[in-house]
Amino acid sequence: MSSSQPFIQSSPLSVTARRRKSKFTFKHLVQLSNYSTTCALRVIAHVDLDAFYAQCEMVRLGVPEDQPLAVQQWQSLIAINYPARKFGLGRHITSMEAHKLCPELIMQHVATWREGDEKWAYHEDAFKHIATHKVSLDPYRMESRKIIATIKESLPAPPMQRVEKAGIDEVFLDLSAQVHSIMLGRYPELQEPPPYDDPTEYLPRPLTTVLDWNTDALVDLDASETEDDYLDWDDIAISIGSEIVRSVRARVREKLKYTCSGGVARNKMLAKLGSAHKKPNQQTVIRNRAVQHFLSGFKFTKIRNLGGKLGDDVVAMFNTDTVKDLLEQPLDQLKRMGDDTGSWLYWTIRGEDDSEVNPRTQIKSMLSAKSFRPAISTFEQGVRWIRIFVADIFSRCVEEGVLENKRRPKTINLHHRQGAQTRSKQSPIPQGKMFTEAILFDLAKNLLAQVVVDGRAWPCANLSLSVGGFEDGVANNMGIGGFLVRGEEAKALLASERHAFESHVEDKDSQPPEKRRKFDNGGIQKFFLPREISQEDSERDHTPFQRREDSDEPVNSEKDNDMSESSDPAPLSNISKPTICSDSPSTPKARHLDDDDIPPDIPPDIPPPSAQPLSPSHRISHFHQQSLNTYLCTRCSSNLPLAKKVEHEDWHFAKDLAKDLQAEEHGQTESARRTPVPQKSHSRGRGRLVGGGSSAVKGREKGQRRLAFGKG
Ligand code: TTP
Ligand code: CA
Ligand code: CA
Repeated sequence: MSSSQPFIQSSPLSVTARRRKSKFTFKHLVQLSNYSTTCALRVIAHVDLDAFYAQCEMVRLGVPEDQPLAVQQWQSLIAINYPARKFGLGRHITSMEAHKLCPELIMQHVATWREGDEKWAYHEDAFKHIATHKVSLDPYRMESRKIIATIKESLPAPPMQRVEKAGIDEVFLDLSAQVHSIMLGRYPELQEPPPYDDPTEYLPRPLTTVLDWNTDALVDLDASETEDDYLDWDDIAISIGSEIVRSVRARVREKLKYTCSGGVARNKMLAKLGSAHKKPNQQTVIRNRAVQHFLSGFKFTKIRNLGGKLGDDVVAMFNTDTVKDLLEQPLDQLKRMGDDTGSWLYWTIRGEDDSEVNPRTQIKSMLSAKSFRPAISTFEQGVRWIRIFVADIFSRCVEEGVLENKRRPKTINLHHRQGAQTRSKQSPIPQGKMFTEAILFDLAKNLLAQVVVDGRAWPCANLSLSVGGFEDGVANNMGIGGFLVRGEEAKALLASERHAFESHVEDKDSQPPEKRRKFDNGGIQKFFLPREISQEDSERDHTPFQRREDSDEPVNSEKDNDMSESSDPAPLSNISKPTICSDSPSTPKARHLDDDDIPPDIPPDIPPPSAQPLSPSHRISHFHQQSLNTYLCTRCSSNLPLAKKVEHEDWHFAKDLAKDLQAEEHGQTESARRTPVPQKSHSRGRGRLVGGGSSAVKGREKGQRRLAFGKG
């Protein structure tokens, strides 16, 4: 029908007339242009990279496309390219098994941070070093960023573009507005105003009778539909969406060499099922008339948000895992899962999903974690890992634009796991000054010190550091001289900071542990040494040490597909997502550790049970009998194995530090705060507290205690 043809307006419509009208109204068309999530013409796509990490490695190494390749993490395979899948290789088989099945397989280990290194690298024998290396996903994140940028470039500018990053290798696209604009261009009759200006009037039916689906995998129509039926605007809209996805994929392929698969449908749930339907390098279109047919063949556990615990609960309750069987359950039966969940489930298996494509692709938090096998058992080891976490997180913050002041995090969290017990410590990141790696390192170290103070820190099975609460364009990110530092200037400043930071850390860390022990106690105290850097720097670079209560926040290792970045709140509380790219395949549910069950003043993990405080008489005889292997702590009268001395002194040190801070928070006087804590002289003989002296110091050190050590 062309725009010159008269509309048929008789109502009720005769059968003939009805066939000349669309089942969609002018209102639907308007809704399409403004991304209404209830619009019946909506066009959503999901694009997912094929064997993503494997492709990243193939592109990086220039491996021919038909060469089997898998990405290895320690002894397991985490990504397998399609040529390798032909040999029956799957995720999480061991590298040994894989080699047997496919001798020509290239196994590339993921990049790692080696303990003590400043940068991740591809290490040839990384798989042997689970104890001293940490996986880095930076290479894949960088590729992911390029791919998403290319996808965005190949679409019209916002607001005609809506892209949601849904994981490290996937995006949702709401193509509605773009499709609307293309439809109006191709079908001028749609530009006509509705008869009587009534938006509920039906649209003219499209004259098109055949659509070119190119190479798309078209899902078969529902049993009640035939290919000879008239096309309607939803078919046209989806076919235009499919063209767009084809061109997006071609652009990614051409510019960056990656193949990806796509799904095009009326909502996110269907689009996501579509992209996984035919892989690799294909796209699947689920027309509205094919939805029931498409869905009924699925296990509902494949549906977004039903892959985890919720799906398992539904299986248990209805004794089936197929959509087909579940479709027979009436709504009130499904509501046995709860009213909201039941309704959601009822509509979901009927192909309805009105969740929006959320273009906020910005990261909300970043996490860097390591599981220790074997567990670590000293503060010093902990700090070495924290240094890696900080380098990892800070470089990602730089990518997020912290140096240009675009965004910065507000809080830092440290999670500590010992056995089944997880504890979290949190502190704010000071906002009134330049955000630096050194600040982050100091804060993180202090959080670890707080864990040590609470006791039962060792052995530690898992540590993870995260920053969160990212905010846009904070205006008071002050650099040297109180000026706002931006762009190149900020980068130069960072370089000098980084240099100062590294020499600071290196000076203290570079000696081998044995040697170091001779000169300082090698424990917690050395991490509180002042930096040997300029006055300017020391003026502005002290970090408030703010003691916070334990957070109840559980350690959540499944925040995002990417796992170490989170940008999207989970739509349902019990969705489960794949465990990806963490060093730890599973993180037990956090159990809140009640601090009250730790005796307040006995170092809980040091001394060991055999070294409880002794009675005075007992003590004297013991004192004289002390073998070379034990020592008596003069502060708490504990008798300890000599090997525990450093840790024990660390513990006292940390405890005093925390007490100091508490006193400070309770508003004690400056002079009281300045009173040196006894063990400082005891433990090293050369510690002195700074922080209460000159007004300059006072001004910058609110809430902080730092130790300055003489050079002796
Ligand atoms: P997926 O998109 O699930 O898988 P894939 O891209 O490897 O393969 P497909 O072609 O089927 O989409 O995951 C993306 C990347 O995330 C994957 O390449 C490696 C990583 N990953 C893990 O590290 N562990 C996991 O358990 C999963 C599922 C993925
Ligand atoms: Ca993928
Ligand atoms: Ca994916």
